[in-house]
Amino acid sequence: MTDGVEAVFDAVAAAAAEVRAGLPERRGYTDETNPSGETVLAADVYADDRLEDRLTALDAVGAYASEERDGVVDAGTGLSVTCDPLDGSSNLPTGNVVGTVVGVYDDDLPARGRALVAAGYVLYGPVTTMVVARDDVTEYLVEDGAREPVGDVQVPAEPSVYGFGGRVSDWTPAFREFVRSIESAGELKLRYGGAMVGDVNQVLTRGGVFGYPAVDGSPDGKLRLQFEGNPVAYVVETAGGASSDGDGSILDRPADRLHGRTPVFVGNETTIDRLESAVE
Ligand code: P6P
Repeated sequence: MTDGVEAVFDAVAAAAAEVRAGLPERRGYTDETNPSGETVLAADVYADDRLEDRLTALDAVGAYASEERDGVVDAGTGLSVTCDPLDGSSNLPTGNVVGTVVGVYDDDLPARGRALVAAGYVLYGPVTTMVVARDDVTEYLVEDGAREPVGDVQVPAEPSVYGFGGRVSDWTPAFREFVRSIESAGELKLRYGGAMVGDVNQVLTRGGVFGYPAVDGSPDGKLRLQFEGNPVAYVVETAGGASSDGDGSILDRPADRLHGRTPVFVGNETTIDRLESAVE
C-alpha cells in the first residue's frame, strides 16, 4: 500500500508539470458541461485526461473518478483515486490560483472519507506546490514533474484568516449570524480566493477557517464530497485541525452518490466547534 500511495503522488507530480504547461492556451470555455452542470474549460478536460492517463497506468490503481466524468474508470484492482483535476478553474481567466485535488480510497467509489488512506492537492500558484496527507502532512515543491519535500504542515494553534463561499444573501440566517460574530470580533482577516485549494492552503498555513455552506436552493452546498470535501477534510484533520459538514466530521458523511455534494468547513478545532454550535 505504501508504494502504491507514493506512486500515485509521483504520478500526480508528473501530470502537474503537463497541466501547468498546458494552461496558457486552454483558458477558454468549451461547450461541454460536467456532471455537476458546470461549463468546463479546455484546461479542465486536459488536466483530467493527463491525470487519468498517468494514474490508470499504475498497477496500484484499480479505479479513477473525477468531477469531469459521469462514472468510475475501471483500471483493474487496487486503490480508488478521485480527482478534481482543476479546482477553481474559473480563476484561470482572472489569473488567480487553481489546483488539483486528489483522494486515495481503499474502497469502491463512492466511498466515505474514512476509507481514505491518503489525500492531497497541487497548488498552481507563484510556484507549484503539493501537499500530501498520510500519517502526517508534508509540503513539496513540484518542479520538472518531480516533488521535493520542503517540510511538515500543521494547522497553527492561533487562527488568523477566514473565508466562506456563496452569496451572503443565500446563507442561512444562523450561518450569517455566525460569520457576523467572527467579523465583529475583528480577530480574523478575510482571505477568500474562489478556489478551494488556495483557500484551504491559507488555513493550513495561517490558521483559521474556510467553508462553503449550505445555500438557498442547495442544502448540501456546492462542493463535491468525493472530490473536494473528503480529501481536504482528511488533509486538515491529519494536520491537527478539524472538518465539519455542519453536524460532524466530513469523513463520517454517508457517500451514496459519486457526485453528491456536502457543506464543507475546515480549520482550527475551536473555530469548527463554535461553527457547529452556531448552525446546529
Ligand atoms: P463560488 C470552484 O469552482 C469551486 O468548486 C471551489 O474550488 C471553490 O471553493 C468554489 O467552487 C467557489 O465557488 O460560488 O465562490 O464561485
